[in-house]
Amino acid sequence: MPEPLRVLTLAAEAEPFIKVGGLGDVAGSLPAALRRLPEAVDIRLALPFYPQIDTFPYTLEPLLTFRVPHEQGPIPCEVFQTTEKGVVVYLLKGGPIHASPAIYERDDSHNSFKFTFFSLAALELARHLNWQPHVVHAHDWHTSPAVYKLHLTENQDGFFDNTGTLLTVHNLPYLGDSSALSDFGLPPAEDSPLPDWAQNLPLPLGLFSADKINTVSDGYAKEIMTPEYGAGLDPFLRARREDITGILNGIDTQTWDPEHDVYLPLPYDIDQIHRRRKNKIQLLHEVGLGINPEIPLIGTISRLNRQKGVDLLPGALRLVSDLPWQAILLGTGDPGLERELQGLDGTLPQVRANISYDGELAHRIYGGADMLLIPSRYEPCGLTQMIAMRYGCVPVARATGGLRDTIIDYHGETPQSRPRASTGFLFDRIHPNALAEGIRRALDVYEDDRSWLGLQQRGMKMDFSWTRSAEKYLKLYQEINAPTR
Ligand code: NHF
Repeated sequence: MPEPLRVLTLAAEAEPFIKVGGLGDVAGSLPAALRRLPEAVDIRLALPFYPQIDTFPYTLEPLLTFRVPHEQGPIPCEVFQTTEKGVVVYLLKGGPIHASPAIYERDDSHNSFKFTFFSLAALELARHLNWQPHVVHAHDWHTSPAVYKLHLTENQDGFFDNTGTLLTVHNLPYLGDSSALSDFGLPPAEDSPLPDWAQNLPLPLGLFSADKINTVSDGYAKEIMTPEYGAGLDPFLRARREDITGILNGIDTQTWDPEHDVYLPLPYDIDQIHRRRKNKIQLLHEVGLGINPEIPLIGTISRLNRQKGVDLLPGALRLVSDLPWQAILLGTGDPGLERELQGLDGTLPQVRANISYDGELAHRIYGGADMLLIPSRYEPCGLTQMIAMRYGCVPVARATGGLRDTIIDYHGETPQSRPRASTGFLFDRIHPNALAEGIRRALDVYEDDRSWLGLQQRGMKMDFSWTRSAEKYLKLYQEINAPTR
């Protein structure tokens, strides 16, 4: 039997240990999905052992201690091991990690110190275990220093001679902070094709060094090579075009399963979509809106920031306020946007803004609302539209990145729009008028029960499971490893 492919994946967050956003979903689900494939993949996950991780549910084994070289003297790192969903997980503790008051701190230099230490410690760990990875798979800027380190020591470090690298970009504009790099022995890449301003930033250094780069949808992979979405790196990325691909994220189809969802008053499957009506009534009751299930119920579930285009909501909702609908808005984020959404409660009586991070209410919105608004300025993949479709909640979204790749527009603005295959509504411009037009189109189709049911059913039939994505990652790992195997 051939030996299994060995992959060390590093991330700043991964569920169920610690999750702040979509990165945590992906870094938690993907290794487990790879383990479930028939091909043997020995994928192991390294995570910072933040004080915020609740260790209660896990059996943690102290594994080993070593030191990570640093200008002001080596920093000890202590490693604990556990297994989650068949995946070996290493939790790395030391220096800046256990003092961390938040996963992502306000002070960028703390983040830089913490994540550079973690990235290099994960490589040291492999060496101390004498476990030679075929691929090191890093995510975003936080773990890019590991990719750069492997590039710097290429052909000088026998241990990693057969190790290739993959960098997954979940969110390009977060380039990272450089302040800790040189003290950990990582100089600027002055002879690289990176623009001068980027030669000392973690994500660009990772993009320069990685054997392969991928983003979390095909659409976003193409977008990052354009001036509009390229964060200033688009010429550099265009030059690396051959090495850049897109692999759409999956969703956790066990957590997000309307048929077995314990948070729903009445679970349902594709043959019982009528049961959503009861969920809708309960939801209206729960959030204190008028109980009129005939009126379409609009939902949003989002971090409240500019990327997510949440600032377009107030204007758009006012523009359609002459039509019958009700809305429930859920999320937390920028204080200014939180205030603005909360202000809508007073001026538009058909709106309830729930400014909180309420995971259970999110399930009930997916299971009870008729449509979900997703007006993102850019969206590398987006998870909410896939969850919404699985629940028969029809997305109304901006045609960008992963949203454009996963939603088939009813008709109208986008060239690929096809009513008979459609699963939602897409709009192009970043403007309240465009969002309002998208809502109007959805409200219009809602009037026609058969068309609406078709939209719901087609969405519920889509396959957004992790298996397909995991197969694509495996192929990419094999490609990275091919020259050396
Ligand atoms: O789904 C996980 C997530 C994406 O679109 C999302 C985003 C950040 O903005 O890949 O990362």
